[in-house]
Amino acid sequence: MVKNYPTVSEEYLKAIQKAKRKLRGFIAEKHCAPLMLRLAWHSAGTYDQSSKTGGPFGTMRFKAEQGHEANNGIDKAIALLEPIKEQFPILSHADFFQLAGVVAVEITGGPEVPFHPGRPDKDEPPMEGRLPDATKGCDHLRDVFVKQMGLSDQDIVALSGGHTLGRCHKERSGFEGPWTANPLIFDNSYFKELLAGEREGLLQLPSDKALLSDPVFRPYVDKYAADEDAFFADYAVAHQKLSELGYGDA
Ligand code: TBV
Repeated sequence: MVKNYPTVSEEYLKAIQKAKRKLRGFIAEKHCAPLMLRLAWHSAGTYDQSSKTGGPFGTMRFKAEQGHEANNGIDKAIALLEPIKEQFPILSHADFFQLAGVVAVEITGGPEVPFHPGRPDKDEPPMEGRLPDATKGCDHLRDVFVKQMGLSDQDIVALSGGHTLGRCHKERSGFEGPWTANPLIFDNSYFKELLAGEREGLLQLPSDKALLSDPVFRPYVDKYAADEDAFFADYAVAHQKLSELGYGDA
């Protein structure tokens, strides 16, 4: 899709660059890259293309949205970021949350995801129930990612590779454990582990395993496990699309 981004001031651009440097140091020091990627994803993944509501427009700053069932633990991400955000009053929360997601991928060794500043903050949180349910399979993933958000099958598999970072927490999702042996390194090990099958200490959710049995998803899993460069290239495209849902639409 051709995007038409707003023009931002020189002062705004400078603040983005400075905030990006601050976030690099902060996220590295706190080991919170996984939580920041989850924040960026949960902020954007509420977008509904038919009603043009939800999406990466800073509404996660509201307690109401942090209280949605899928967002358990997201309040911790907001609490970590807010003191830094306060140093950059000119920036929208919308840009700040997405910048944190891009920086999280970058500093853990992942691809550079292009970032276009200028997202406005909206005042209406999306309705509850827009994010996918980890206990369901491929039809559900397509309902949410393709029908609701307007992304593709390839994007679903590439973005699932984001689980190369982080872990599940029993008190947040009910699941427990990391997907890979190095949850602070962004690489293609999520796909390698998925193909290897469950092993002790590592986790595979129903929605992860569903990728193996689907005839369209499976070839991407095989490709990304064998070719990290191909994963990084497709991941960067999918993450950028996710981070710009409903934004800059011409
Ligand atoms: C956390 C799974 C990036 N993802 C995460 C948890 C769960 C899921 C654990 C929360 C917790 O207990 O702390 C249960 N969430 C899902 C699944 C679905 C879902 C399977 C839908 C079927 N995930 C993701 C995308 C991206 C992520 C698009 C980013 C690009 N998610 C993510 C990270 C972490 C979680 C990095 O959704 C770790 C956070 C594609 C941490 O360590 O704190 C899988 C997909 O909605 C659907």
